[in-house]
Amino acid sequence: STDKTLDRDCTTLSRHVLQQLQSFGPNAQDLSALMNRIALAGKLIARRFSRAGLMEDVLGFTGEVNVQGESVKKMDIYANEVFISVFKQSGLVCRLASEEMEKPYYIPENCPIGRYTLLYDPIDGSSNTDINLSLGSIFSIRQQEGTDSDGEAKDLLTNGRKQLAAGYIIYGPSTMLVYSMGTGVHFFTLDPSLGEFILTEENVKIPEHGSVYSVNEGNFWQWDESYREYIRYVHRTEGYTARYSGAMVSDIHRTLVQGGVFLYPGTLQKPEGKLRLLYESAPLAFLIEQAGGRATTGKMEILDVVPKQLHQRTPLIIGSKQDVAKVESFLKKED
Ligand code: AHM
Ligand code: MG
Repeated sequence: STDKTLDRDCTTLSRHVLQQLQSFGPNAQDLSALMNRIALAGKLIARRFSRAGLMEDVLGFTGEVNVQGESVKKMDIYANEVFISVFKQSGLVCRLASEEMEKPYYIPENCPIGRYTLLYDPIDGSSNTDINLSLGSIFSIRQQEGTDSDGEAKDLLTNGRKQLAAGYIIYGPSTMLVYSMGTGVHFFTLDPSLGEFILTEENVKIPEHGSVYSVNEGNFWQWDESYREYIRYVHRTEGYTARYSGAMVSDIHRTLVQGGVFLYPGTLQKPEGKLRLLYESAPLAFLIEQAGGRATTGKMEILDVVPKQLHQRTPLIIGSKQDVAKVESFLKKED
């Protein structure tokens, strides 16, 4: 009915965040303003992606190499700057830390009143840009602790349970924003005609088990034998399907909706794997736990890992409880 459609169209992200925040006390208004800014960043990035090929400076590389030793794409830079500009006028964020910046970026006009830090991966899976496949942005909000007078951001080196909010934006056939503030996981879909993220599913729960496993099997001979044993088990057992998109956000989104497991184990060359804890694995672990799933390094829960440095990497096994436990059962045999 018209009433129902209207009600749905009016459940915007900002309204939902305010409802969620009723129990948040003094941080409530701040978090709501922060989430609105993140939504704006998502809309700006989505708009640019939708015009890839039609306008300049969307496709391709800049010719530079980032702190991680990876070639930088034009969209990596654009998206990194979008988050900075969006938070410049917020008054709330004094510091941003991302995959594209070796040191955190300070917004002097917001310090010291800005009480929050934004950790983010501006474009996750950026190699999908040039081939028109889904990709994402990942974000995490933490309260700034202490004064950070030396500019080293040591207070960020704490476990993932300290996250106030976390989520991702997925740029696919539609643009979606998925977030949690520790009170469930919620899906929003961008209605381009309104320019608003509209609630499309509330309190999402991940299935206990799913039939999809998601891993870059090209690294098979680079892994520890225990992971090979798991893959052999999957190959021998009926009912498993492989899916791997090259953008973790897409793979995690599918895992959240349909169940299963996503893995990025350590390799011979990269014993800690590829994924960064603070702005990739920890925010996604926060979401998946909130949805009733699990995320582990194989040795401990991702949310309990205390990093030693900002860009620290960890192996990641994340998804449905039963499927994560299945992978672990092979790892335990090795210990
Ligand atoms: P990025 O943030 O630099 O794009 O790297 C992260 C991405 C993940 O989205 C994806 O799952 C993984 O790297 C793919 O890496 P690989 O090609 O080694 O499998
Ligand atoms: Mg990434």
